[in-house]
Amino acid sequence: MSIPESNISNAYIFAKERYAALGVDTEKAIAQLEKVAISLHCWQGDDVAGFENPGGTLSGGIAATGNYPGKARTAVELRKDLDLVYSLLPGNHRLNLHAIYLEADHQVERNAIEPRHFSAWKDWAKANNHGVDFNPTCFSHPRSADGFTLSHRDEGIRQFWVDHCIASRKIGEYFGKELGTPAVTNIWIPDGYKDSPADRRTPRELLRNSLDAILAEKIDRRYNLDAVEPKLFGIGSESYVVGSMEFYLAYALSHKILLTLDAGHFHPTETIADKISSLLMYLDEMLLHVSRGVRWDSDHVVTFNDDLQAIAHEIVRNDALESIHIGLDYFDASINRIAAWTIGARSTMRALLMALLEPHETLKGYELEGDFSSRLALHEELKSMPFSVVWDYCCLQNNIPVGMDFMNIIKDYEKKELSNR
Ligand code: RNT
Ligand code: ZN
Repeated sequence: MSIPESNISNAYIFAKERYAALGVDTEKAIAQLEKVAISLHCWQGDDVAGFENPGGTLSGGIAATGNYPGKARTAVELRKDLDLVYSLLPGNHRLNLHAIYLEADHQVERNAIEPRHFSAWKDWAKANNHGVDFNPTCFSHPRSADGFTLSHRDEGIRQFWVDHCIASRKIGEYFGKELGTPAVTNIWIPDGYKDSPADRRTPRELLRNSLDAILAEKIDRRYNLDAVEPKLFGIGSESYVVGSMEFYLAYALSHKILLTLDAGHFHPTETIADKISSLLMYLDEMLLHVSRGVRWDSDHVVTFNDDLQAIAHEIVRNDALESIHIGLDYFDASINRIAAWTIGARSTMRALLMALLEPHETLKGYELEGDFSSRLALHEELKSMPFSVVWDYCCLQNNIPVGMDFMNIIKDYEKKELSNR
């Protein structure tokens, strides 16, 4: 049963006072949260299949497990599903699109994709006020079958992927121009070896040369921002990944592009929250792939856990809601895919709200005075402050379902729409 609106408003009056006593303005936090645009990853809707080649299989060291019924089979279905997800989130959000989500009446090679293959996405994004981000798809393709793309020893194959990445950046530029907000075009490649390589250097030189060739095509930063995404290991690249953190960090710094941090791309106990303040000292902007690895880079649905809270707190404490582009990256095919999208996005927003409700100045004051007992005490207090009441109120204000109500809407959609697929 839904929670009566008056209960939410009354609880909010109490929560507002509790926060005010700590010097925190809940109205301001809500207003800040409403401005955050999360880039929803199109690939949660169809298990990273795309529309290039019906029946194509996912490869490149990433895998979606599960066969929950009702996945989107066409771009029209995917947009319909996304519309529902956006309607369950306060604020205006972005879409993160992969190149294989193109729409064409015949097979288009990856190096031949053009803005016109994305015009329906553009029209939809414009009509619904979504910014769009973009990704070349350097996996699930015969030319990436041996696990190498931009760092391939074969010049022809390398050039093919260079051309695909240049074409992708031009599509990013197109979205940026059309929608009035720059696209972040993020390059992730699967390149690496299952077993110990003899030569770790040559593929990295080749990757550097390929990236240089890709970026040689100048595109105005008002329309497109380039990002590169490192990784420690993948399925089939356990021993060596060409595009490692050190490689791409050095590349991003020296070429003034963005670095992408994916929460699942490090050692299983290593978290990305602590990296943010260091990197922001030298990088103007970054992209995050908010994900959840369970024992490995498993891309589970993001949940409201310590890692997510730590990431959100670091974004807010560093005043980086503008300079850090927040994207989600997970794919769970074992549950309702729309629920997966919505749960992860709502949890991310809730974590950001919790961070926005932190009395940061007070905590910094304790730290400066050396009063670490008070710092610890307040950190602990904050964990059980009524931020969820502020979240409920924010949903109510934005006409977004409160509490579990969003699941009723998703269940209804499952019955009416997904079950017919
Ligand atoms: C893979 C990377 C990459 C992909 C998407 C689909 O390990 O995280 O971001 O998940 O491009
Ligand atoms: Zn990622």
